[in-house]
Amino acid sequence: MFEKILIANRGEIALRIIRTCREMGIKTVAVYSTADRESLHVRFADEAVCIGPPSSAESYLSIPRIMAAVEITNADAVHPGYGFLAENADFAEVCTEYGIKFIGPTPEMIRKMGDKITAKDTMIKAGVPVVPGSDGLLGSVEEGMKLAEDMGYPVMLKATAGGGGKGMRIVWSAEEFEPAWDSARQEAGAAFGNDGIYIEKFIEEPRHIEIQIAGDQFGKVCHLSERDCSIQRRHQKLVEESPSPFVDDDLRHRMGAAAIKAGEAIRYEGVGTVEFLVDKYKNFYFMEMNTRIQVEHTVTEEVINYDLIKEQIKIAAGIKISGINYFPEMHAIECRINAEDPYNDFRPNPGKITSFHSSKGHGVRVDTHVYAGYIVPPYYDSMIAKLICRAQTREECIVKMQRALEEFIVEGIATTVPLHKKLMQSEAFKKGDFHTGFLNTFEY
Ligand code: MV4
Repeated sequence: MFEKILIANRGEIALRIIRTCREMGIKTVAVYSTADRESLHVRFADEAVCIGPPSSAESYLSIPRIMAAVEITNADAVHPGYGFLAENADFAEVCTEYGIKFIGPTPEMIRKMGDKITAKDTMIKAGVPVVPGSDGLLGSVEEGMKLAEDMGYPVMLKATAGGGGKGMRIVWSAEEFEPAWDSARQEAGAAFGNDGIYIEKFIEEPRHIEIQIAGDQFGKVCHLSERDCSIQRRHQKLVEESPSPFVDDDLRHRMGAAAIKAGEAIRYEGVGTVEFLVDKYKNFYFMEMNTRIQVEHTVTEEVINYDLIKEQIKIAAGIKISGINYFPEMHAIECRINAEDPYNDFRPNPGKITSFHSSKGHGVRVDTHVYAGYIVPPYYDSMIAKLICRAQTREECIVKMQRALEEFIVEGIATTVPLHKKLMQSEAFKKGDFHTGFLNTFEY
């Protein structure tokens, strides 16, 4: 087992990782920018190293600065958390070259899943269902238009280097094709330095349902059931839950089996997520694979009663996984509390939290790095807390969440709490009747 893990991250996930390390008897090193001097991850780690100024590029995204912190503290492993360098294959490679264990998959796996066409092609070969579309990159606008005509509009243009919606366009008719093509290429080229585009049939009103998987160094892959992440805005998730109100036992088994195939196809090592689009007929299609721990891993932890960070560390240390699939025994919902004003176009609202009281009580979990007096810096992600409730049934879980949201007090900055209160009271949400477009028309 590792003796000392350096956590190359900040905020609630850094704390989350420190907690598990302590329980496992592993020493921890926090790294921080000068904007995070007063952060709890700095206080709760065994050691802390300042790695630079507030800007992410000169701190949490700087591979040389993080490797310097590894070197001076003698850490034998690095946990990247999510965001920042978590899916940076070069970082994983540098760690390996230095003889430091990167807690996550190999650089090859990260690279393969980071390129969307390669990922999709890998899944086709593995027998995982994918959205019908072009066989790889489009060579020209004419080729794209011909394919669109053959499969029928609407279609979607996607960037192979993409993710998170960048370089993505819906095309409803032949007239719109060329302008959409031009702007998608332009946007992808500017954002990723790669303007490769492919085309897919547009799936209308899909749900975003993802399967958590775990794979060990011995080639064994298992699944830990699904999370429904359809409640999102501009590709930022706001609410996640497990199990999905849309998924029955049969679909869960089929999606689980497909996710295992996906993991086995690349001999996946670590915990990961296979994202699917699910249409109204319950057809599901591979979308992307995330090769990191995700923000919403907590809902899975709650329903299967399992520490996913511990599992990640054990896998990285070469310990075998149990090899069985896990199915939800409870219901869990997570509301992301962001320092954003939902009544002002979700404008980020950094600043001083003058008073803070987090919800408590049976079935309530709050993962957060903030406290009364904490100043939310303007430089990073605006998430300040994750409020997770669990109960025997979905109905009870929603009621518990309503109660927990009433108790959740943040003063000094605007947050997404009022929006969550409205959502938890909405009839459509209560019925489980929503898709990825839900928030576009939700009135609150
Ligand atoms: C799609 C789609 C419909 N049809 N692909 C959005 C993020 C990117 N990774 C893939 N995305 C989508 N791909 C086809 N063929 C709809 C989306 C999509 C979406 C997916 C998941 C969650 C929220 C979304 C919001 C808008 C569009």
